[in-house]
Amino acid sequence: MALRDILIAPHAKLKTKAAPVEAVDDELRRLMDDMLETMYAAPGIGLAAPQVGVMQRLIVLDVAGKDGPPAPMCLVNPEIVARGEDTVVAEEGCLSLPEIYAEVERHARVFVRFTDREGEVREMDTDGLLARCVQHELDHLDGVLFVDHLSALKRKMLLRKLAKLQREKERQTA
Ligand code: K1U
Ligand code: ZN
Repeated sequence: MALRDILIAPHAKLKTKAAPVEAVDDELRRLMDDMLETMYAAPGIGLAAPQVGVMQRLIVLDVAGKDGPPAPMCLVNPEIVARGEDTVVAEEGCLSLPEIYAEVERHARVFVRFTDREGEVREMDTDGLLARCVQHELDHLDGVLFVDHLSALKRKMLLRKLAKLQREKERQTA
């Protein structure tokens, strides 16, 4: 397993739609393992392949938290096949937008179809943090960041803040 670099916005790959995975093979399972290791190290609760520069429709998640045993999930070609009517607003972060947080409105419940690590097609009914994380990661596969759900003014403000934080970080490490 290996840690991969996480792309930071603005990066063209984070604004690009990813292509469907054609085969679940050992190479893809290696990528899944690298992504899980990278996600746990960050630390984060999800990661999409475009965030590590791989333009394929693959996401990994673990919303179990530190109180329970790890519950890693790998979803290949995930798609939302049904959405509940209710929406919920909660704060989100993103490993590609470090230190930037905002409240985002999402569907409270989504039904997801995906292919698993063994190549089997599965379905999952999600709510709570898992539903939020699945929607956030699926957005990454379509080149959408959580700030794209905000007003243009708020998005501009947050992206300016990110650019300033990144400049400061570069100055400190130079
Ligand atoms: O996709 C990503 O950038 C990962 C992102 C996922 C996410 C966070 C919040 C709501 C929806 C989706 C993160 O994991 S940001 C880090 C984070 O939320 C976290 C980190 C450590 C412990 C608990 C949460
Ligand atoms: Zn993200």
